[in-house]
Amino acid sequence: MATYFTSTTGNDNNSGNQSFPFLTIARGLQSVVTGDTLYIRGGAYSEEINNQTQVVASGTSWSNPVTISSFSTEIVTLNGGGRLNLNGYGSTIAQYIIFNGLILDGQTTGDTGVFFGGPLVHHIRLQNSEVRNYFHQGIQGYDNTNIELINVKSHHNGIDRLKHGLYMAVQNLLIDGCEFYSNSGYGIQLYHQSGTNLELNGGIVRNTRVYNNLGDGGVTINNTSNFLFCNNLVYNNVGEGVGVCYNGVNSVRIFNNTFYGNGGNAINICAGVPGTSIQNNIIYNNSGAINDVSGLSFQNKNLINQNPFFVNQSSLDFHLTATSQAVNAGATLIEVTTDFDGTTRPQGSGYDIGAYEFVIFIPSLSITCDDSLPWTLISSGVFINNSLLKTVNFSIKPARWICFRAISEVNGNPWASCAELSVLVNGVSLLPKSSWTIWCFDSQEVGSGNLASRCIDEDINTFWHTQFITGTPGYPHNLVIDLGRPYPLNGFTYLPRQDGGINGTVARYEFYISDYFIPSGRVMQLSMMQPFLAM
Ligand SMILES: [Ca+2]
Ligand SMILES: [Ca+2]
Repeated sequence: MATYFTSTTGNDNNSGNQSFPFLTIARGLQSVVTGDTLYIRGGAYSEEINNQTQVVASGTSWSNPVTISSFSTEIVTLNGGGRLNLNGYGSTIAQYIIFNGLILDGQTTGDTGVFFGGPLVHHIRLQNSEVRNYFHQGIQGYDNTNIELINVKSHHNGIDRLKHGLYMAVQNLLIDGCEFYSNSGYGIQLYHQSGTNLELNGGIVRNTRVYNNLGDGGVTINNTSNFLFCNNLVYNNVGEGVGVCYNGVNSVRIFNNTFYGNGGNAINICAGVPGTSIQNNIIYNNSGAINDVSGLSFQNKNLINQNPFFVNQSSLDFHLTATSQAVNAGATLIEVTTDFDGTTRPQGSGYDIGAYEFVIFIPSLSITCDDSLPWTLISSGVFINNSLLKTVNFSIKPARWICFRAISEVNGNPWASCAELSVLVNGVSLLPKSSWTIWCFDSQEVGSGNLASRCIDEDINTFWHTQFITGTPGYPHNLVIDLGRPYPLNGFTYLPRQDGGINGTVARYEFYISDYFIPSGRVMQLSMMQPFLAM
């Protein structure tokens, strides 16, 4: 169970430990045996991982795997056409290998980004990774079993309609929490022309976004007798949403998906395909709805071409609002136990239709870093996922202390970050902030200089980030600020980090105020009280 390191500042004659890392991934792979981990430090590597030209060690089980991973949250890119190739058509076995946190960038010249081929390649997990800008297919795999793609983005791959974000025929395929977008063909093509007819049996695609693909559609499902496609968001593809057509395909379950803005039919079922079950789907604003040429599908509790009252369809937020007729209107489907966000189904009196379950959000009144102030919740909501300034207005509230409470991150990661937090007086940002103090916070990353104070230093290029190097405390994250004296606040602004990174960008937030000054009976640590005792 050894751990090795590779770094762009390393040396292949080193021992490969954290202090003396290797220079190349290739050298790291030479040392790794069953049970070992190779950490790749941040940076760009003009290399590939290829079991036809290198020895890539295998594990023996998911609890004794080989792991090849970026280190912490560092960004690792294999560029220059570098790819991940595990070919098991010959005699080379590849099993129980975890690839984590890798960006594979074809830079428009690479052939196929990821290839898993042949029956000797199985139990491979690719996670938290990105495959982009390949000339041919993004991710490809045939004739193998138990491939898992978890939180993988595959985008801008291919040069024509036969090149796809993913092109696979794999038994027990799991695609969970992924994104396939802006590929030249399908986002997801599940098909094998020369393989066995039912090669894809037992597969699942769930909690996945498929959008803006330029070919014949978002998804096509073939070669399978038992496939589950659930909790997915399929939108704005040039062609169809999902097609079910070829090579003996039958008994596909299309459950609890949201189809929006696709240029063809949301769902196409070809002639002779038996046993398709289409339930609990929202189908809205596509060129067509369900086109079942077979006439054999079972259709139940779909909300078709009726306004589902999304939270904000123009910004592609397909969460439901309280008045949506999709709420509690679905069938109970035992295969679908959670929603796109991981929320347990059902909430309320029954299953909702679409990829999201409507949740009545009850904010917690506990402030982790200071539970003792009499806080008042003023505002809560979900910010749009981009780096633009967010402004929240409310009626005038006098307050001296504010608490910005982050509840979730845009990608579901445990961190929070903030370039600048400001409050509004008469709708204008209160400046300067020189009299403000960070009163308390639950986490900051000292190692990278992303202190809590960076959130109020009037510099948009600096930002607060919660701990990520030696630990990753989870949500909620609290930032309590003393404005120095009470002001008649009528809003606040949140500016996400402006460096192009997205980690920690806040999605759901709560904003609290307190206008009390050390009420009786309050228990505070002396260090926290010091600024006030001095007044
Ligand atoms: Ca419900
Ligand atoms: Ca700042």
